[in-house]
Amino acid sequence: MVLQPIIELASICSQKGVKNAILSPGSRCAPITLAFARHPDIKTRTISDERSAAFIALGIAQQLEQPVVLVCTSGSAAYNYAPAIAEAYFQQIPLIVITADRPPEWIDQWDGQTIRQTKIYGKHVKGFFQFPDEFGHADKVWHANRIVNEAINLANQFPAGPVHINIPMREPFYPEKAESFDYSKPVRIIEALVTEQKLSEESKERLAEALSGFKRILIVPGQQRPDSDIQHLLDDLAKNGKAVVVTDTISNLQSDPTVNHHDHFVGNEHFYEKLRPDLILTFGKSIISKNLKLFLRKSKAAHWHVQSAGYVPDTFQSLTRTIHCEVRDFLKFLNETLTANSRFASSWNTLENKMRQGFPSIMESAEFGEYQAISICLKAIPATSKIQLANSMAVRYVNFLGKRTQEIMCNRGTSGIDGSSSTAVGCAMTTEEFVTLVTGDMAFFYDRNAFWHNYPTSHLRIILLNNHAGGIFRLIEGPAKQPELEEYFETSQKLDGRSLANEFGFGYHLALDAESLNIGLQDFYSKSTVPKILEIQSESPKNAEILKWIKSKIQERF
Ligand SMILES: Cc1ncc(C[n+]2csc(CCOP(=O)(O)OP(=O)(O)O)c2C)c(N)n1
Repeated sequence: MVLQPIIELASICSQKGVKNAILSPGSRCAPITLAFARHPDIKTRTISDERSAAFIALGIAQQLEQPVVLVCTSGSAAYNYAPAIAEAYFQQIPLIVITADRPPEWIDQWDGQTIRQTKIYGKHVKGFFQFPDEFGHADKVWHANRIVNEAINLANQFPAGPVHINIPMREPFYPEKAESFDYSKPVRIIEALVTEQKLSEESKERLAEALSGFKRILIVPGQQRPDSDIQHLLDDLAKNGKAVVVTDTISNLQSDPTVNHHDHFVGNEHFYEKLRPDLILTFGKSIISKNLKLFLRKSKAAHWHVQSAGYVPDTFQSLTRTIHCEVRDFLKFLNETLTANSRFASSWNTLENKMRQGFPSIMESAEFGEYQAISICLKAIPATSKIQLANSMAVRYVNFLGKRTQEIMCNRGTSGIDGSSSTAVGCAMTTEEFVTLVTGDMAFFYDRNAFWHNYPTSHLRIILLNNHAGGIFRLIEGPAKQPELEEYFETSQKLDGRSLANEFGFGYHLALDAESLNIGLQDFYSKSTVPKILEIQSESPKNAEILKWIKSKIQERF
């Protein structure tokens, strides 16, 4: 018989807004699996590889901005969730991780599939909750209910993130044939009401006074979902010269009035004095551009970060103020308060415009390699497609290439190469629009179990940049100079996308040059019954040469 608190676990999740659960097979978790699988309002899917399952859940939660439940059995299954849990923690994505466990007395008794699951995810979950292992007393039932409510509230509370509920299970695991699950029994729901945090008049006055001491204000939004209100407020600040707004691709806030090509010129010593800010204003999560990070650290400008609550990192080593309110509210206040500094704005805009005018012709005259290939592909990706970028060069190239209108996602919480494809598959499970994954070969073959499931994702498009190596290591100075580069850093590999496409029944096209790439792109986005792979093969040493050549041409223009 499946215990009522396990059935109510699914009921509480549903009533608190969970609509999706990813389940991985096992016996000890069978009652939990069945409680979710039979729930009428929760969409369940089964994914056998727990590492991939957790990244798929992350991809769904990232899109829907709702917690997704994960359920797995005891033992190493639980450990395989860890990479995605760490990513979710730093990307602030809510996951309700439920692991089945042995009853406590059977831990460390050489019983099968048993490890020490208490607090197994350490500091990478917002909370750990141990479910009761028996329900003989009414307080145990009360405690189970309270745990589930609290876990979901905590996962949703800003900054959102993963929580872990560990459930000791005793046999029997499977219900009798005629047993039905009663989801209609009322369950107690503890609601968490969140109100907007507005700036008070008093704090506005204090901030206005502090702001009057700064003349060169740079706004640098970090990773976040697209937000048209924030976009308009930033555009107004930039258009009126009240602040310079510098946007990386993962900010999803790039526009004509904002600076999008900064990576190409902020590292140039000649411009340092002209571009140097005296105040950096940030919100959102991390930024990609290393040049921008170094430039901002060097500037020693004061740094204010806006975030409604929670831990604030000191990314530029100059954090002097944290402002705890809604970002929109703060940007409205800036629009009302700041005055223009057209000289500072024009220093940035002159360089940005130079890049916008000169960059396309440099790209066109460059030799064909993965840089040019990405540039060609980006023009062909429909505006409605969501783009999932893998680490590391895929996201960097897209960042170099400037403004994008498609939504950009990338696992920059921990910047791993272990779950980009699964995250893209999760994303594809939430939408009927195209989802385009742009990935290097190492990241792609690492996460090949992303495609090992039975769910339709025919609108998934994969642009595979196969340079048969971890090309990034040839592009950064340290490893590139070592005699061990190929074997121990690039780790050259021979796999290609065709075999994987055959194995999984995907559409496939191989591009070796601009001409075959353009042919492949012609019907890449036509509707199909299966996902499609567009594999672009290139040579890692050649890509390194081309990148160097493009960089030198850009510097010549300055
Ligand atoms: C799980 C994990 N292991 C190792 C790394 C270190 N790492 C960063 S990029 C990279 C190589 C990626 O190669 P590929 O996917 O082919 O992309 P490219 O470098 O060619 O753009 C490695 C191994 C990582 N980020 N994550």
